[in-house]
Amino acid sequence: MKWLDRCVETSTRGVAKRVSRRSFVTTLAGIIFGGATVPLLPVARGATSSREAGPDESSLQGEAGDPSSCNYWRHCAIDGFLCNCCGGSQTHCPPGTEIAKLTWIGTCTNPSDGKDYIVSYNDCCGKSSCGHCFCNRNEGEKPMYMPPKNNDTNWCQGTQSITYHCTIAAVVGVAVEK
Ligand code: ABN
Repeated sequence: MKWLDRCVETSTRGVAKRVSRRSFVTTLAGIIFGGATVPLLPVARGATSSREAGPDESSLQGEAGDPSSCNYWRHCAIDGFLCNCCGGSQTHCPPGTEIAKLTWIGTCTNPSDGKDYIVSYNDCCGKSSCGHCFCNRNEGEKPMYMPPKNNDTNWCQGTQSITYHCTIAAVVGVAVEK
C-alpha cells in the first residue's frame, strides 16, 4: 500500500504546486453544487409541462365530478363542445388541434372544498366542430352587446386556424375576495 500513498502524495503535491487554493475550492464547489442541481432539471420541466396540479376532486360524486358532463363543476360558465368527449381532456386539447391563447374566464365553486376557482375556457382550434357534448352554462354572463362579458364567442383568434373544435376548462387559480 506504500506505493499508493506515494502515488497520491505525489499527485496532490503536483496539484498544490500548479493550482491556487482559491481556484481549487471554486472548482470543487462547482462540481458538488452543479452536480446537485442536475437531477432537479427534469422535475422542473415536468412541472411546467403539466397544465395544472388542480384542486382536489377525489370526493366529487356523480355529474359534478364528471368532465364529460355539462354539470361538471368547472363548466359553470362554458359555451361549447366539451373536449373530454372529443379525444382530449378537461385540460388538454385533442391531438391535431391548437389551444387558443385568448380565453373566456369564469369563477366556479368546487363542491368538494367549497372554494371558488378561476377557470379558463380555452377553445381548441384547427379541426371542424367536434359535435359531441355541447354545453352552454352562463353563470355571470352578460348579453351579447357587452362582448367582454359574453361567452358566445369563437376564441380561435391568433391561432393557425380560426376553425373551432371544442373547449377545455383549466383551473388557473383560486378566486379571492377583494
Ligand atoms: N367559445 C366557444 C364558441 C366557439 C364558436 C362560437 C361560439 C362559441
